[in-house]
Amino acid sequence: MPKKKKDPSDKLAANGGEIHQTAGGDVPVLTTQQGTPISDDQNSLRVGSRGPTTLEDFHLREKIFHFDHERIPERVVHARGFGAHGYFENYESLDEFTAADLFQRPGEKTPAFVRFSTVAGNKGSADLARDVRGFAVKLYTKQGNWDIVGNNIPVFFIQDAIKFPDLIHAAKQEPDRDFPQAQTAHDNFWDFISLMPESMHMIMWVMSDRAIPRSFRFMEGFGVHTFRLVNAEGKSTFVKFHWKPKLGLQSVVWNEALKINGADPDFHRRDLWNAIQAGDYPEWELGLQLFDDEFADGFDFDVLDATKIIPEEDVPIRRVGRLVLDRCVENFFAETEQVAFCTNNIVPGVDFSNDPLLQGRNFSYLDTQVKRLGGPNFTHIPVNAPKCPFHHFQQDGHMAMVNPKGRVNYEPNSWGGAEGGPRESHEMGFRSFPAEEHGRKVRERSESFADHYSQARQFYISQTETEQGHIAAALIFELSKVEKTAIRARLVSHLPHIDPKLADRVAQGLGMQEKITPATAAKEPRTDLKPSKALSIIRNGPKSFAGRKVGVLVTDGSDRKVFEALKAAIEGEGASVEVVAPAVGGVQASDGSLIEAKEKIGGGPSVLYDAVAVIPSEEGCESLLKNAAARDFVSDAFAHLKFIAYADEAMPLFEKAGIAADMDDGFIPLGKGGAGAFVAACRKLRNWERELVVMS
Ligand code: HDE
Repeated sequence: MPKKKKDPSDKLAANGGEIHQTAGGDVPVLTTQQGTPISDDQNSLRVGSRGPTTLEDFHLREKIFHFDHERIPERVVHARGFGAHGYFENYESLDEFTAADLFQRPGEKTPAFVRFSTVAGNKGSADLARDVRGFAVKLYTKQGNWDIVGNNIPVFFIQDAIKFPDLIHAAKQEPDRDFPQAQTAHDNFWDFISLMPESMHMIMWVMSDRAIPRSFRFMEGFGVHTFRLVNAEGKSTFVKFHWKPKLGLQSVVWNEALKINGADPDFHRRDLWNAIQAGDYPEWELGLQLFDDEFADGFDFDVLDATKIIPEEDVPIRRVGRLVLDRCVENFFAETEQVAFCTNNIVPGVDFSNDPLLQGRNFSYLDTQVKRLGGPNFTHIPVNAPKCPFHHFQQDGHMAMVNPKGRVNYEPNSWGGAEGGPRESHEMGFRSFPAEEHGRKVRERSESFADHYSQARQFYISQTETEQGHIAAALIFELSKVEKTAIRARLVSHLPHIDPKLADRVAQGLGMQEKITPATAAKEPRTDLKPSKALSIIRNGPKSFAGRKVGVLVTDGSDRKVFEALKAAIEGEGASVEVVAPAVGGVQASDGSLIEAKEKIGGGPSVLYDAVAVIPSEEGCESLLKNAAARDFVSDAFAHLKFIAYADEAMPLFEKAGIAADMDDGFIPLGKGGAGAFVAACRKLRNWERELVVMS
């Protein structure tokens, strides 16, 4: 047979033998799973054209049977997620701290798979839920798979894994009614939280804009727990893992999040997909906070307590490599849905700490994969399989693909040589750090975990005024959805320990009638912790508009030159342009040429863009005045504090939408040099000063 050009169906051939060819030889023949060629995939086999269907129709039965079994249980948490492939590139040898193979050689690349997720919502929920984002990284190292299963928030709600089922039950839909979906704005969540003061630090983060990121590309990741690095001499150093986005931090505003969920529930996954497809590969640097026992013993809080951070000012972050995502999945189910992250997947040179949350997770993830993926052989699925050699005597079970070869399947054995199979290695094998442990067997929480408010306060006072306002607004929004006033009051009673003004603001926003009685604190909160600049999103913005997107509203007759100058300036910054027009077919520009559109106005509302430009012709603007979606385009852009570039012809539209170009410096005229000025302004991402006008 002549050699065929490689096509995706070669994979089928690889699995099931040769592909049946049509007469033309270039299209594979449809077959059953058993490889039997199919002659008719349109009609089931029946007795006479109007008669009963036969049981004998094996093709019909196989096809429907397989379809019936297409779903696997979605993840009980983090069900909604999106993944991509890439690599981790190590900057320098870290042999001083760790024997982990991937950190030994500068420039070494380790393949990686990353899955981002929301936590509370079901698999089909919208991307912009107010929620923590999962940031799970699988590193296929030469000494086994290492999973850093982290979040975009560096602390967690609870201190002990035994409370996790309660937390998640309370956060997800209420069990009798199965709503609300993907929202914590309901009684059960806040009831539980109000009874768990240890969650207050996390609550500050979740009520902040961290919980509504602009996209996965603009958020940080954290390993959360303290881990250990162990070097070749067996010396241990504590470590916390951080992922720092190259494009800086960015979030949306809450009203925008609500609207994005309607306009594009896939906003985050689409963003990641599009960026990678366009070759604009998302990138994060891996940062390590390294510290020893002495620091841990002297630190104000317990480093085993996952409700606490170590401020970057106390232990600076050392950037040791970069994570680049450069390949989309070929099949969502095979890769993103079936990927199985396990905190217990670590490699020689890395070890656990005694964080009780981490210890519980180390049981949960392996257990959950068996349920979701149907058996103990989920490591045989390509996305989960190590990319380094592996040999063991584990065998059989559902869907076993790589049973050990040969006669010997036990150890020790006396077969010797290759026939005897793999042997343990004292030199390169994983060894647990021999930490000394002693104590009574107790169900007890350490006194050193008792401070629940001091770092919540530290987080709050580290925010800009704008961000503090957002935290208060988020609390008011969420608690306003709580029906029981006693729950609202109980939650508010924690806030004076964080910031009395925040407490008053929330109480006022809720129209609370009763006086706030501060909750009893297990330990007197401290007020001497210094603000940490690293905790604010606005203070860690990108100073560049690269990677962002501008929505440009055009009509027939739009000035081609203005459009081109704008496009060039935006693209010159590394940002992109999407044209929004009255019809998706595009518009005829002033010079008669076609400007192609990406969206029809109603389908491309301004919430989908980081900034907008409005450059209609005079007549074009006339017709926009009658278009509600066009009015929303500009009024929402204004309300969401976006920079707005405009041609003078757009003025009537602004007026109709109740705004005016002289309202603030966020409006940039596209006269001479206007495009450059617009892009320069956009580097600030939002015109935060406008919020005072919008809020009032
Ligand atoms: Fe998870 N978590 N978790 N979690 N978690 C799961 O594992 C669990 C926690 C995190 O994209 C589950 O494969 C327990 C903290 C991410 O596939 C499950 C506790 C952090 C993902 C599970 C925690 C996380 C999960 C569900 C309390 C941040 C998604 C499906 C001790 C450091 C991974 C699955 C992906 C998923 C258990 C707390 C992050 C049930 C018991 C803290 C990113 O095993």
